[in-house]
Amino acid sequence: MAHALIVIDVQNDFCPNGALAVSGGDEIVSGINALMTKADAVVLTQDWHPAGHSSFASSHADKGPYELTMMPYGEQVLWPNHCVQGTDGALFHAVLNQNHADMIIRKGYNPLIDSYSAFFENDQKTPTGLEGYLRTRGISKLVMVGLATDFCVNFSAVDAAKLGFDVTVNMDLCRAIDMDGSLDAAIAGMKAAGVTLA
Ligand code: VGL
Ligand code: ZN
Repeated sequence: MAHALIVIDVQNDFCPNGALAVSGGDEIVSGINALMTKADAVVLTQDWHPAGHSSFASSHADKGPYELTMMPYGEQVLWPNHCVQGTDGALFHAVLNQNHADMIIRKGYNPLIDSYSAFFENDQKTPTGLEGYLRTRGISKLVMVGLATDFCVNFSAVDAAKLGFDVTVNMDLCRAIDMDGSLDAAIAGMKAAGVTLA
């Protein structure tokens, strides 16, 4: 059964000193490079926001980073400005082996809708196209790693499981933001969706 390694958002802004730094985010990069050599396909995702994106707290006069707001599609955490298209923060970590990637999928480019998941935007219905890519390549098993465990890895893994893929998250090669119990909630949600946590 062909399997893809899906590497979620291993970008400078999610690593130490980045705009939305995830603690230990840089520790997973060499392990991810090693896993790439065992996969039939390697997909990298890249959070890729236009300046002034609606998920940025700076776009909301009355809100600060990590506060919640209501968007037309539901509740949304507001973030510090991060992964702005064309900035160094949006680049992949310098050690990540981009040469091994078959496919790079960008997400979060819609100014009005955030996209944690590699499969659907946060309205939970606008597809990114990744499902079609994987299916047309005959891939039914996914191994996921990257940043952040409780947001983009979690949403990607749950969506993939709902779509019928066999999904394993390699937790050793993920790091979490972990705000207000978000990591525990993500672990419970992934298990409930039938995701294997390894
Ligand atoms: C992410 C928050 C905002 C992630 C992306 O990659 O987990 N989190 N944008
Ligand atoms: Zn983002």
